Amino acid sequence: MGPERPIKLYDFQSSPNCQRVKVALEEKKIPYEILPVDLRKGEQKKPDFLKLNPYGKVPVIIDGETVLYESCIINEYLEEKYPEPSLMPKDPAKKAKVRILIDYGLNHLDSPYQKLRQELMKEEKERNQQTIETSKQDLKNLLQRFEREIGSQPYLAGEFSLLDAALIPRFLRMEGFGVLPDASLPRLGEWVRRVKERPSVRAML
Ligand SMILES: N[C@@H](CCC(=O)N[C@@H](CS)C(=O)NCC(=O)O)C(=O)O
Repeated sequence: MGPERPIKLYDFQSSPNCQRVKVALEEKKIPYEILPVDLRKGEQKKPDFLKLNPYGKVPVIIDGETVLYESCIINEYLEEKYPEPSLMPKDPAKKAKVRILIDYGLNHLDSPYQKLRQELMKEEKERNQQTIETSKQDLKNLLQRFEREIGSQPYLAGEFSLLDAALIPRFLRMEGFGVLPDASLPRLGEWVRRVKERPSVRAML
C-alpha cells in the first residue's frame, strides 16, 4: 500500500543524490510531490531547512510524520515501507552484496570522480589535462569491478535493484565526463544504455 499523502521530496533538479531517490519512488510508483530547493541561493542552509536536515543538503523526504535525509538511507526506508515491487534481493547475503557494491560505487570511486569533476568545472584553458587523464583512467580501472559483476545479467544484481538506482545518476555524469562508454567496459556500457531506457530513469532526467 502507498502513503496516505504523497511523499514530499525536497529536491534540486540536477542533483544525483536526489535523482537516486526519484528512481526508487518512480520504480515503486509511490506518489510524491517535489519541493524545489535552490542550492545556488543557499536555501539548503536556511534555518527551516536545517531543521529537516542538519547537514543542509538535499534530498530530504517527508512521509507523514517521518522526515529523512541521506539518499541511500531514504531508498532503504522506501524499500522496507513500500516493499512492492521489491528492489532488493530477498537473500540476506545477496542483499549485503548489493550494499557493498553501492558503497564501492559511491564511496570508493569518489576521489577520482571528484578530482575529474572539479577539473572539468574549470574554464577549458585552466584545466590540467594530466589530472583529467589520470582520473579518467583511475575510474576506468575501478569500474572493472562492475564489468565483472554484471557478467551476462541485465542489471548489476540480476533484477533491477537499489544498486542500479544508486549508481545510475553518477554513471550518467561519468558518461558526460567522457569516462563511459569505453572499449574496456562493454557490458557496463550496455547496462547504462539499458537503464536509461527505464521510465523511472527517464522521469528523473
Ligand atoms: N550523502 C548525501 C549527500 C547529499 C548531497 O551532497 N547533496 C548535495 C546535492 S547533490 C547538496 O545538497 N549540496 C549542497 C550543499 O552541500 O550545500 C546523500 O546521499 O543524500
